[in-house]
Amino acid sequence: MRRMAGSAALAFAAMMTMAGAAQAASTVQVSLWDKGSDTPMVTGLAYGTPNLDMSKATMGITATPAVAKAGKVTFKVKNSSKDTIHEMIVMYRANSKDPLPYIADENRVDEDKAGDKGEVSELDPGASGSLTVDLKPGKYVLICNVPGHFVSGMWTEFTVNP
Ligand SMILES: [Cu+2]
Repeated sequence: MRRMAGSAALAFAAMMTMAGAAQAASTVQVSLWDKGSDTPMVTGLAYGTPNLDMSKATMGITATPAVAKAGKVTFKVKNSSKDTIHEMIVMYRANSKDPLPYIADENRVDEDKAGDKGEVSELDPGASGSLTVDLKPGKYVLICNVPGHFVSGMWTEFTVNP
């Protein structure tokens, strides 16, 4: 009887620890990658374009995991490129089907109109940075907004659950 009470108390303590961990900030590992500056960039791969074949992309963003609970989310961002500056911007999508507003003559997303929630800007090759933001449930896109990179496939979808 005592033993059972003891192990039940331990199990309860373990559950409380897990509940505590679930409320702490979620951490997402983000890799900004490319196939090298000597690889010709493939464009036409903007988020929201119908019938995308992302396997053609010569650069991209990988988020692990690509989902988090609402609240504080920490993005640990690494520029895995050998020779190109990249960055990561968190964009909230009010309507996840809409394309991101684009400034064609600057070849980049209009950050002010696109739902910018924060960024780790312009990391040198091999450099790392971190961003913690308070995110509400919904659909997000992580993008790199160095000119030309977004349409070359440098984005990934990210979901925040309630
Ligand atoms: Cu980039």
